[in-house]
Amino acid sequence: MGFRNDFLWGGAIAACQTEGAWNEEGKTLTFPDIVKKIKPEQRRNFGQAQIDEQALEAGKTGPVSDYPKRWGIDFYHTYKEDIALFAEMGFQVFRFSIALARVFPHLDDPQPNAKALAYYDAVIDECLRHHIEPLVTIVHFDPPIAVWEKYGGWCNPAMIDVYVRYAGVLLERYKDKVKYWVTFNEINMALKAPFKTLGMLSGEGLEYENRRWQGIHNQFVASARTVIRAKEINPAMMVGCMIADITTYPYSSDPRDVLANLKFDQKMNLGFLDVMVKGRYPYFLKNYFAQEGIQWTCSEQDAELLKQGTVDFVGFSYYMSIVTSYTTKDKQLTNGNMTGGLKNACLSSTEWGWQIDPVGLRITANQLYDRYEKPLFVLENGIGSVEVPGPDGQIHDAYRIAYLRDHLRQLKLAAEDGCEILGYTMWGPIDLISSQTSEMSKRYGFIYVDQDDEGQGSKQRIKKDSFAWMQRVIATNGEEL
Ligand code: BGP
Repeated sequence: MGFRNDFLWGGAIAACQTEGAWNEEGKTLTFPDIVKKIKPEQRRNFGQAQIDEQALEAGKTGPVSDYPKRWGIDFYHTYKEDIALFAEMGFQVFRFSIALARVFPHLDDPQPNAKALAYYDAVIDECLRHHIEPLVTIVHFDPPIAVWEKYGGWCNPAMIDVYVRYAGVLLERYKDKVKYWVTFNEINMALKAPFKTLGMLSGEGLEYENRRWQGIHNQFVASARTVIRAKEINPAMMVGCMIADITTYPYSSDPRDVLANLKFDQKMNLGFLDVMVKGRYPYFLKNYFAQEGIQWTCSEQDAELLKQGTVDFVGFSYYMSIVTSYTTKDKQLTNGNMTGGLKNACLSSTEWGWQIDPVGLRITANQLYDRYEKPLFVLENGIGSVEVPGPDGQIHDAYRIAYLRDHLRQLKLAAEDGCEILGYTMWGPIDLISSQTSEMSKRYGFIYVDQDDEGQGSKQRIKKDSFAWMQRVIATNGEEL
């Protein structure tokens, strides 16, 4: 028993945190290109970057040096060397995203950008040359600014056609090369960072909630149409959804805490998966809309598309867990992956205050498999740390090995519990720019990148201790952990 024989081992990155080349070969400005880096003293109490009108204007004219995602780790030019390192580790799958702002820089361009497609052809061919299965995220947190300026964000149903046209180009082009697809990265983070997923500036009030949920609905429809299209093009393609799984426990056995926990889970996690996996809105979301007076439109045709376009696998990211209570009075708060919560006295935290909870991964896998009975794919998991090479020039990341070992042991137990798990792509196999804080110094990789928060450094790639450790894990299909 253990991991299935065809279990896929690998890593995951995103275009907007690695590629750099922010204005090369026709690419236009995106929301992540205008997220400023934070200062180290903000790490533990930093909620979530918000982009308002002012930040948008500043981003359009501000100095490039303020915005690290614009240079990333220069993957646009180093992909060959970097993929070769992944191959050396034994990767069987590599999850990366394609940038809409490269392929259709103005969204309504009459033709896709040939240079951008040639670049992604080369990345995919490089993976295949190394016998690595490419897993493509069609959109990963990088709406072009044009989504806001031309369409007012995803609340505009015209965005569905923009997306489906773009996805269609990719599906047609790579139908014989790419088997695994994810329609939207962490779609549920529209609740926390609407600029990242919906291309909408921050806002509040009922009218804003109407637009937010219309945007989310439009993405559900776009995803469903993409699944349907993929099956027409090549029925062997597997299309998955993805949420940031925010695992939560009740603060105590007080039934009010248990109820608050249930409601949080429904709204933050399950509602999104229910629509994409079961193909319909669950009663609790409908009830939430009614109670809050939130109004948006779902046509009969939309409902039919949602029903037909259900996903093939359930993708999720898992980094941490939180605790929920009916009251925050006298309770300590903690940070998390875009979603903070209450502190759990049983768990330790990373330098960014994310609570480390390996057993939570086993619990989550069981809960999701029980509810959906669809294969699971762990699309992100990892630990961000400040790291500086030692006097020997090496990075001895024993804490990363411990974090990954503990999580993988729990994932293996989940597989032994009977959960069907297709694979595991560790987040940030090579150091990259943090999504939330735009820091380079929040490092996740098996591979160190010699570059600081200002973008200075040789960009040399150095294997950390975890590199050889993961190589062994993959070689033994997780027997040696
Ligand atoms: C997820 C995102 C990734 C990634 C990761 C770690 O939410 O899908 O893009 O960055 O979190 O977050 P951070 O980079 O903020 O540490």
